[in-house]
Amino acid sequence: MAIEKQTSNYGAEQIQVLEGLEPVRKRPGMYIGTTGPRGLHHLVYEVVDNSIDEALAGHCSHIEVDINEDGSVSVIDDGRGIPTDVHPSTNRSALETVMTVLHAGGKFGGGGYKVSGGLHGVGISVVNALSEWVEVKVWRNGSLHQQRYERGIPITELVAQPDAEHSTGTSISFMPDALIFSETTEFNYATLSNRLRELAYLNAGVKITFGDRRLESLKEETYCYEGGIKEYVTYMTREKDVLHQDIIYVEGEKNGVQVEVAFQWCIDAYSDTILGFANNIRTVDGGTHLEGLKTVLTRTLNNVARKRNKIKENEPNLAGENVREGLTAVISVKVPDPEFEGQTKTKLGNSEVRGIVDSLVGEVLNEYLEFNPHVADSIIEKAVQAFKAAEAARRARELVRRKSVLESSPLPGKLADCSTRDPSESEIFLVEGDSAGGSAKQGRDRRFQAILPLKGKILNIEKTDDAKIYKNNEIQSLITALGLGIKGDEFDPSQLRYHHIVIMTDADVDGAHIRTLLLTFLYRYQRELVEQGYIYIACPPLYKLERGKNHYYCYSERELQEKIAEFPSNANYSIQRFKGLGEMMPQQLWDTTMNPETRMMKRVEIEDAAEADRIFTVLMGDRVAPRREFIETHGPRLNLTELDV
Ligand code: 0RA
Repeated sequence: MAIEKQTSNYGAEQIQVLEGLEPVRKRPGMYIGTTGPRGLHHLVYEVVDNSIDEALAGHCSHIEVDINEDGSVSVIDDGRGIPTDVHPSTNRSALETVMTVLHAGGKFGGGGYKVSGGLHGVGISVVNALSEWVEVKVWRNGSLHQQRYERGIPITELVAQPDAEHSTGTSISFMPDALIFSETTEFNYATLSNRLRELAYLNAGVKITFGDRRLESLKEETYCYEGGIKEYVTYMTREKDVLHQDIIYVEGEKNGVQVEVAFQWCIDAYSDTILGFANNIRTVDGGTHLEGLKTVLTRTLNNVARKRNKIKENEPNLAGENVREGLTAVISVKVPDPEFEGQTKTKLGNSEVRGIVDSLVGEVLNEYLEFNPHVADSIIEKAVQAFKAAEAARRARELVRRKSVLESSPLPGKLADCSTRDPSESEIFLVEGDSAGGSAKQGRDRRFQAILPLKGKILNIEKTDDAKIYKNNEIQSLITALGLGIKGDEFDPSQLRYHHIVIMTDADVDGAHIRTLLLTFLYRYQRELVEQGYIYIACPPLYKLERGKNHYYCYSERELQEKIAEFPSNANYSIQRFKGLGEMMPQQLWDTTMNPETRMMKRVEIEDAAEADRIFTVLMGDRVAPRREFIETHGPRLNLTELDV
């Protein structure tokens, strides 16, 4: 049936709606953080969160998320459907109110357990305000109800038609507004699939289907984990050798706070991976739930170690980081009134959570270790080894420090440094080999751009102890050129010589391998470099397309095809494919890849520490089979969250 547009009939109601959502369009950053790719993806999370809430309330079991052919996104669930009845005082449907009034969602809570918060939970009206259009379908009471909005304004009535076939549910489709998301409106498959998989792990039993219809052939995945975060830990440790078979699992509730923790120790891991979530939101900056977990792990293992005489009376306690070495853990708490702190609102502040986690985990862990003394012993043994290794490393560091190998060593000879001494405007390009190094040195702006050519495949540090790292020439050059301190020492940004550290490798498999090695090194050596956003990846073009006097650089096969499609059908053109940076003229390299005015770069983010850690383990670890499998399935692309700079 036809839905009439009402654009000519611009009544008082519409004006009111516009005014209501106007602040959102005026200052989108206040509601979704940024209008870059991260904010764009938040739109999807916001819509999905509503369906997740419906699932947590026990009314919905399947959520389908689709990127449609035109680049819009649909989120469809089989919940009760957003209420469509008209409120007598406003004369508007509940649906329209939820769509057009800021923070109206909660009023229709209907006893559901609303767990969204932090970055999300701003309400679906924000998505409506920031979309070129939204189409809502609700199946309820034997009817299909539909309404369309444009830039937050309803442009049709809520129209109902009988539909007894379909059971209840909600479908929300939206097209992000290019006027708001001026940088890009293109959704990234990996970013969305990672978050949706994560949501499926965090909400055991909820089935999430994710499809991408932008491609010629539909790409579709389904995530559903009956085991919840327990399965998440299994997934994260599946490439590692575990210290004990069972995953230790704690679930409980106290004063309205729900706590779920799953963890397992692995043998060959030297760092820990602990993922914290509060109300389904990744708490990158930690908070009281993680503090509670760390405290109880340290205390419990020290108690057990003393009881079992693994630490003698005159010996000091194991430190927290000793106990956590090799630990993979997921902690998910649901707090009725979450306080999110910090600039990015990713740190849980509720102080009552600390003690609740401590007591719930303490009880279960004590009992588990009592019933599994051999597991207790192997965890303690590993922690004692970590303690001793830390002591040895500390002595080695002292030695290095005294000799001042790093602090006073001269800058490496092959570094072509920039002339400015202001790190905030300095950039260093890490390039592979002398030929690319040559082009880059000639192409750069030497005032603020430095070039460091690195030979061959730099050392694989996953398998190497600290003493060897300092002896490796390529790594020494890297450490001294960047101005890094000693591995794992507290990060001192004031010593950093460049605030843009750009990995610039060829767009082929070898280039990808070297990029991964460099990223692994930086990630393991000084994680803060990645966390604080100093690491970038250069994006050299893959093709040069020439037609007559004009030329275009294309950064993907798709871009190339799109450009060609713009030409008239009988046009003559030529395509040059760049096999490596060395093939580019210095001027070309400057124009396409190095010039801050015109280049494209990706900032590396540890958006998903679990995935990064897994990739690094697969690519760098001792086990060959998973590595081969990974390289074969993912080819030269590393799964990184993209942020164009
Ligand atoms: C509040 C009440 C009811 C449904 C919902 C919210 C609801 C909202 C969304 C958003 C996306 N999917 C959703 N599904 C359900 C219904 C209360 C009732 O039927 O009694």
